[in-house]
Amino acid sequence: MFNLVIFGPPGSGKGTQSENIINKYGLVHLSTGDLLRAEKNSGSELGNKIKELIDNGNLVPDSMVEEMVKKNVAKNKDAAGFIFDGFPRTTTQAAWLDNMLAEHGQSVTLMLALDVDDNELRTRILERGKVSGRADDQNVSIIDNRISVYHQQTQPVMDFYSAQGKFVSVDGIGSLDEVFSRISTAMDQSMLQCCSN
Ligand code: B4P
Repeated sequence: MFNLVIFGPPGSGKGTQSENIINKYGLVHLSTGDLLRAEKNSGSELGNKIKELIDNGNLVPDSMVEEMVKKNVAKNKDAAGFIFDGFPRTTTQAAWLDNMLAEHGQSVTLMLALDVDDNELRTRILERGKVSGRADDQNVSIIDNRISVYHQQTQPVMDFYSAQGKFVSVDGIGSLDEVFSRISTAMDQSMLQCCSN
């Protein structure tokens, strides 16, 4: 089983590249951003709480996100592996993920971080905001808050995986094909090390 954490700041291409990874490697995609937006759009009481947080560029509480991840891992018992996209976003979530996977006799295989500078992130997110309809993609101060939340709360997750020897950084600037080619190289190397026997 190959469990990938695809990591990076908002707008770095995690969701975009996850589609390519699914097509090539057949892993099950688990995007906490997608799961939270689905709940938000359902109009439930929980969805309204989530809307307030996401639309202002803040993180949703760890326990809420963890519950969603747990349910979706349990639903896919026969998966060849998962892509965790946008999760973990705090070191608390990272420790929780390790424990949850251990209960299934599993672990994170690789954490792949897309490296993109803040100016490029702003440009990409504002561009997506013209068509996405996402409130968090359309306002510069909210985008800046998302980037700042990333630097303060999410970036430390890199150290968590680095300490386990699972962290690889990939240049996220370039065409979609160029970035995917770098991702494939890193994944193929990791697969050779972890899963060749
Ligand atoms: P996410 O859905 O994870 O949103 P994201 O960070 O904006 O997306 P991503 O990096 O996947 O960008 P994409 O590929 O689309 O999270 C949204 C919100 O949900 C968070 O702010 C938070 O509130 C909440 N949330 C989610 N997970 C959580 C968690 N674990 N804990 C707490 N809260 C959580 O790329 C962006 C744009 O760039 C696209 O338009 C794309 O076309 C373009 N692009 C991609 N690659 C490019 C390239 N190489 N060159 C040029 N453009 C490129």
